Amino acid sequence: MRASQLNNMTERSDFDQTLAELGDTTPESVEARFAELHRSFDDRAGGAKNDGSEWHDLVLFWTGRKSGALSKITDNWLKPAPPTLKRAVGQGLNRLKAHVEAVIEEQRERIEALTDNPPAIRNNFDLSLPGIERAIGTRHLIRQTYEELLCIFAAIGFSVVEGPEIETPYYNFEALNIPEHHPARDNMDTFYIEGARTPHLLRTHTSPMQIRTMEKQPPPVRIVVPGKVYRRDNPDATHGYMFHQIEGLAVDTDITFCDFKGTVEYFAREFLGPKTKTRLRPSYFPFTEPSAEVDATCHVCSGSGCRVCKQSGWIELFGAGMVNPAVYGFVKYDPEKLSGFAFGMGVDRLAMMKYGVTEVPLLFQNDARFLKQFP
Ligand code: 2U9
Repeated sequence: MRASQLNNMTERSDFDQTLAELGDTTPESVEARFAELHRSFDDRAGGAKNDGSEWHDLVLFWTGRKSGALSKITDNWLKPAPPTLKRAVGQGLNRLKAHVEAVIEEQRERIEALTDNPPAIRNNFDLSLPGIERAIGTRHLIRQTYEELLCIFAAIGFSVVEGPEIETPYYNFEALNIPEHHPARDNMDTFYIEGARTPHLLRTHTSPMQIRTMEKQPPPVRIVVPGKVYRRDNPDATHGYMFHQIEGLAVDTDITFCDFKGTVEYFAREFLGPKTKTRLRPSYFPFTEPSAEVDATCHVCSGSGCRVCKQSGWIELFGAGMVNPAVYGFVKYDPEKLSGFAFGMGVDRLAMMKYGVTEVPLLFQNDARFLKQFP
């Protein structure tokens, strides 16, 4: 009878039957049965040596206190064996037991030896040598700058909201007081989604989310809206068709230009350093009135003039202004009772300026030599 048959036959059934039931009536047949058990044990032990769980199952199968093969043999073969077979069964069992336990002990020692004296040491492997350094990634410079900027505004009570990148012309233009025929509208600057049932586009700024927020929540509002925006710019050293923005909005019953200026100065000092000065240059945006470009003293030359600030001593930070009351009409806010300021900044540009990166493409080429510079 082949081992496997014996195994799958003996494993269960043989140990649960008496030798009489198994038809063993002579000491020779008993010896043959025990010899077969030795072989089947060695086969399995050989295969299980290098597999912890397999080995564990084998030990349990043979030496389990209640349902282990050895204790069943004792109960079902030895105890009920007729006197003529007692000796053969007793000897067979003792030899088998001693062999099983010896193999298990030898394996335990082998494992122990491995753990106490891992191959590394045995093969006099110098553990003091540096390990294989697994290059772990870092947050991208854009992500780092995002978080730095959002923390600056969160610290003065602005909450962060994010919105959809695909927008409707209404939220991207109309509601921001950018009427039909406004140059910003023509598809020169804007990616329109072809084949959309109703006109849709890739947002050109995150402002739509400020409108959506004001539609949903009554004033006061203090939010910053980070996210990707898209413009049909021909990619060059300083422009890409997609870039990252953070826009901010504060609307309440008593917000003044001073609050606006104070917030701008606070931001510049937090982002570029406590000695940073700011200046506002008149500008124009459809959604703010008055509008300004915010400049800060150059963080490279502290205002004395250098290559970075083109000898002006000033660098442009972002655009901003007091919210144009025309916008409130689109969100059922009462322009008589409310005032606010808003700003918009290019995160990529601020990151490049602060960390001395000269080319936008460097940010998106995934060159590890470049990325590693900003751990
Ligand atoms: C609402 C009202 C007003 C957002 C503003 C700017 C000025 C601005 C540019 C900066 C660099 C875009 O990323 S950029 O190219 N943005 O200068 N953005 S004020 O004004 C708003 C927005 C929403 C309801």
